[in-house]
This record gives sequence, structure tokens and C-alpha cells, in this order.
Amino acid sequence: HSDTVLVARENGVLRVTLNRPEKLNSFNEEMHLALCAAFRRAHDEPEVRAVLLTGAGRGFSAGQDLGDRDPRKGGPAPDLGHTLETFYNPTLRLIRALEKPVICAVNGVAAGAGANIALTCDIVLAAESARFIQAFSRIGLIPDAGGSWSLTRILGEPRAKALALTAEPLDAATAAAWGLIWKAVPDAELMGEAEALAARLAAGPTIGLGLTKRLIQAAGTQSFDAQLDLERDCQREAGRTADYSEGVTAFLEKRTPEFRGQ
Ligand code: T3D
Repeated sequence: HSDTVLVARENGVLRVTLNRPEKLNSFNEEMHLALCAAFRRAHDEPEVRAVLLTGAGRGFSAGQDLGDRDPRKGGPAPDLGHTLETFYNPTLRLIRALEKPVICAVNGVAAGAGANIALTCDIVLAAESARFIQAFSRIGLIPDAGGSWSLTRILGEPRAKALALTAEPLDAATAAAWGLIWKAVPDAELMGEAEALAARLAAGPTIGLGLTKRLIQAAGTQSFDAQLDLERDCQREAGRTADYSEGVTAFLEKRTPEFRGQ
């Protein structure tokens, strides 16, 4: 157990808070393991029907804790390929594979891997004061934590390259205007809005939402024909859920559906 990530489940929402505010929630090994465990819990517990990821204090996350990478401390240089494969990539893969909505509330600066972990989530809301910084080039590294993939997919090469090569901060309003995130929200309203969204999705038809996520993620690499086949298969599965039955019944009875995630 560790308090570097706070995890609490309430009404179907697993709230996951990065919690090293004095270091702008930068990642040490303990925090990596705790974040990965939180997403594994989200996968394993049927009661979890949505995840809300955010950061404690004034930042979301400043990426890797560079104090743990201090070359002046001596010793052999760490193999960063190994640290990515061991600590970052398993969590990123879990976020994409989790068939439940993951909402990210970017409460403040998101730099390096911190920015790209946020961009891996399904729906990203950011406080108007938040900034996204591809800080890697400032220290001689490349955009990791899926950043080279997400930035390019979402923004195209011109903006992806400019952000990554210059490490200029991108403000939340521009990130939203560019389609990098879902929306920028006034600071004071961020958590309320993110919580309401998470609660709404947690009360939704979880299996259908999970299949929707799977389909949209698959679309980027599939042909139209293959995607139609996948839609057929996923719709078949969705059509067998109790939530679909409830959804149609509620519509015909002119009432709000009560989905149970089954
Ligand atoms: O290593 C591997 O395994 C490979 C993986 C790499 C993934 C990566 O993420 S590499 C990129 C690492 N991150 C960065 O390069 C960002 C470094 N941080 C910053 O550039 C700035 O802190 C920010 C732009 C994020 C915020 O600036 P500002 O002025 O709002 O805050 P600050 O004063 O710089 O930071 C506040 C404190 O947090 C400060 O500590 P202090 O002086 O009050 O004791 C600062 O040192 C600390 N802090 C911020 N970021 C990090 C950090 N400490 C350790 N590591 C950090 N990344």
C-alpha cells in the first residue's frame, strides 16, 4: 500500500488521484506501481463502471521524477527502454484495454509522460489554467508514454512535431480547439464537471460503452470493411445485454432507464 496514489470507489466511479503534490505528482517507482494497481482494480471489480483520474495539488503530473534520474549520483545510466517497458507501458496498455470509460481531469500542468498519460484516457477535461508540455526535448528525450502516437493521430504531423520539438506549453483552450482534449473548463468548475461526467457514465450501459471504446480505438487501423464486421460483432454482443433490453423498455415506457452494467 502507498499513498502516492489515492484510490476510492463511490457509486461505480473509481477515483484515482496522483498524490505527490510537492513534486508536482511526478512519477517514482512506487507511484507507478500504485497507478498500475488502480487500473488493474478497475478492470477486476465489476462494481467499477468508470474511472476518474486526476492529480492532487496544483499540478496534474510533471512526468518522470528526474530526482530518480540524477546522473550526478553516479552509478550506471538507467536503461530507459527498460523503465518504460516496466513502469509506464503496462499502465498505458491497461488504460486503453479497460472496457470502461476513463475520464481524466487535468487540474494543472501536465508535462512529459504526465501529459501523455492524460492523453491516453478516453475523455480529457482540463482546467483553463492547465498546460500540456511535451517537455522531453528539453532534456534530450523523445515523447514517450504514447505521446508520439497520440499527438500524431490526433493532431497530425505539423502540430505534433512542433509541440514535441519545441516543448512549448499548450494551454487548455487551444488543446480543446485542436481536438487534443474534450474540453477546457473554468478552474473552479473542473472537478464538479468531471465528477458529474464520471457519475453519468458509471450509471450507463457499461458493456455497450466498453464495446464503443473498443470500436473507436480499432477504427484507426482497420479498413472500412473490417470495421463493419467488428461493428456487427460488437452490436451482437451489445444486443444481448440486459442494459439494452432495459434501454428499449424504458424508451417505450417513456421513463429513464436504469442500467446495471450487465
Ligand atoms: O526516465 C524514464 O524512465 C523515461 C521516462 C521519461 C518520461 C518523462 O516524463 S521525461 C520528462 C520529465 N519531466 C520534465 O522534464 C518536466 C520537469 N518539470 C518542469 O519542467 C516544471 O516543473 C513544470 C513545467 C512541469 C512546472 O513548472 P513550475 O514552474 O510550475 O513548477 P516547478 O517550480 O518547476 O516545480 C515545483 C516543484 O516540483 C519543484 O520542486 P522544489 O524546487 O519546490 O523542491 C520541482 O523541482 C519539482 N518537480 C517538477 N517536476 C519534477 C519535479 N521534481 C522531479 N521531477 C520532475 N519531473
